[in-house]
Amino acid sequence: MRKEFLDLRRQPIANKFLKEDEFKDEFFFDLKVVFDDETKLVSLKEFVKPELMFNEDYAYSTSMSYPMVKHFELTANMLKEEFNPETVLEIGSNDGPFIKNFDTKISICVEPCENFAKKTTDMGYRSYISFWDTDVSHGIKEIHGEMDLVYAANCICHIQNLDECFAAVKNILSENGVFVFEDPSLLRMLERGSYDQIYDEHAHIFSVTALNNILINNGLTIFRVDNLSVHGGSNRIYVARNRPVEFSVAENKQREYDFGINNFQTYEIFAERVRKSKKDLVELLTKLKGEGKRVVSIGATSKSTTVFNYCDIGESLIECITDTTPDKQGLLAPGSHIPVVDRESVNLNDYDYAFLGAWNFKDVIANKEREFVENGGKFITHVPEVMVFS
Ligand code: DWN
Repeated sequence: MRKEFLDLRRQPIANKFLKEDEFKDEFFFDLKVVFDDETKLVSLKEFVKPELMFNEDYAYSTSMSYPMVKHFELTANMLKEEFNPETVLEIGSNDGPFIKNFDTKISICVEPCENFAKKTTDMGYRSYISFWDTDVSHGIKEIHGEMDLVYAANCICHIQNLDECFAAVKNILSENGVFVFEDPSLLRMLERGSYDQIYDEHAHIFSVTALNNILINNGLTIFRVDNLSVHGGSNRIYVARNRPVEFSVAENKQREYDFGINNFQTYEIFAERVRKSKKDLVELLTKLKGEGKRVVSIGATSKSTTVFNYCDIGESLIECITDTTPDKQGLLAPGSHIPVVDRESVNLNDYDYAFLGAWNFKDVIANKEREFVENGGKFITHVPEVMVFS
């Protein structure tokens, strides 16, 4: 049975940055979160139609975050070294920071956003513009054969029908092939109070426990789990038909069990923490406004869409958002309609406070913006709780 535990209110498409004349047609939905006490899976109560989120206008480009490009290069090299795949398929290849580390002759991309599929095509990769499902899997297998490595980063948690997704993977995976995917960790979200991992695209927030339950039902086994620091805490899950299961699987499941991820009460406590976070953030920003302080935000993230819309934060509390992505600049943030600007067009020293919309890059940003701090600027974050630091 699925039980609701959190209501993050009316939310827009998290990555649909828009122009003023598009406000009247802006799509909103109720962002509510449920826990399934059978599989232990945490999911959105209401899914958004995939085509509304992932299309030729999709704005999140992985290569705009340098630390992620490095992360995918290291990941690709590690997988090549250990598994030596002769054929590679990436599901949700975005603008190619992972696949570009593999030979074009052995690699296939599947990507529903045409803008990004065009990029990997231009890089020489056979790229299918499509969502991942059993039809696509059968079609690719017929043309290119079975795959030794199927990889997906921050994509499997976007797929609403997990049984179909895993059946499609199983169909194309070679006998000794490995399926490796990484997504934000439910445990880390619960520990850090980072409720902004929840938005339209994240149909599910995965625990190892829930994934294990669902994969077993689909004839696949998790044989290893790596805990990663990226995206505020992620898990890299290694799956095969039949490989010896390593200690990291039981270790992660035990840690999740000890935290209480199988108990509904854990989620009720989390929801209470989220409500407090909202209250604290709104109080802080309102107080700063009353004192005549100026606040900017850094990183027009999907996560900040959740925060700003849940907390009703608009231009009167945060004047603008800087972002390195050209496709977001000059547009208005989803729902909150706060202007998104190029970092280079803003003198951060004109502001007193900078909210970390991209708190997952806290160290990188704090390092880049040393001058802001030297001039008396302070950062605001809401993770793990609302606080000011410099
Ligand atoms: O799954 C998803 C994850 C992986 O990425 C997606 N569904 C969408 C996206 O989520 P996000 O938007 O919350 O991701 P990031 O990686 O936290 O976004 C960082 C944003 O901040 C980018 O737009 C780039 C920008 N940025 C910046 O302005 N200055 C990033 C860095 C490192 C910087 O210094």
